[in-house]
Amino acid sequence: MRQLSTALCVAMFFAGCSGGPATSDAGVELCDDGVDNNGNGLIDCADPSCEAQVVCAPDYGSCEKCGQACTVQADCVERDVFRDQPVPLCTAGVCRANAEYVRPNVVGVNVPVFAPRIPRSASVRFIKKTALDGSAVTCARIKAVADGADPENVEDFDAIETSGAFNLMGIDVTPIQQWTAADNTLRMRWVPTQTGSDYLIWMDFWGGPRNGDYPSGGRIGHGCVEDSARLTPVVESDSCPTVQSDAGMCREFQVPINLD
Ligand SMILES: [Ca+2]
Repeated sequence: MRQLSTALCVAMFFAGCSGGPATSDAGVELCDDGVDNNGNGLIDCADPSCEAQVVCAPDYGSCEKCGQACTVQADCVERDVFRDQPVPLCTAGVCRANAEYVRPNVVGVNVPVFAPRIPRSASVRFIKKTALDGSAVTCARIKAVADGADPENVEDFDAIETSGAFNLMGIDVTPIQQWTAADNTLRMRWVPTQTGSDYLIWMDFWGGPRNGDYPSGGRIGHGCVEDSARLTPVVESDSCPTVQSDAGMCREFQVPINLD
């Protein structure tokens, strides 16, 4: 009998103990071997006993406040949204940043006749379609916030941010660079945004030129797109960093435009 026990122990040692001293019978889950070591049906990081292990630490990305608790996105932003690329998100109460961002083209399509006021600058936002409280974010909801701001007061420009309800993946204010009558488009190049999915694009058009990071003049038009067919996940290859003269132009987001 003693000989049999010894033989079993040796067999178990070679079969199950090569990763360390813990054995399955000891009820210790090894957190990185892909095996349910303690037999509770939970493998590696899915097992609560692995929670404190470094290998199971959540990946919050890289930003000054990544991993810190938050209630609004502003809690996660280091200086201001224009300086954080990508803009760190506040999700599940924790600041997180995607390490990757791209600078795709945004193109306003079906542009209305703005006269007598002509747009001189545009602000473009990539906004998560899931609000911080988990509710759905739609173009109509963003429009309600934007419309609630004074359209003639550019100080109200950041009403969407200060509402505290949303997560921005990216934001940029750009001069109106190109009006193409032939296909009725307004082109805005190089709007930085995080890679990822679950977003809509909101644009405002302003009567004055870009003033530093901000627009100027009153808001005279807007555009929004939330249709999933046009908003497939943003991926790294949407940017073209290796093409010097064409950086950021590998993907074009088309946004229908309306007068306010
Ligand atoms: Ca395991």
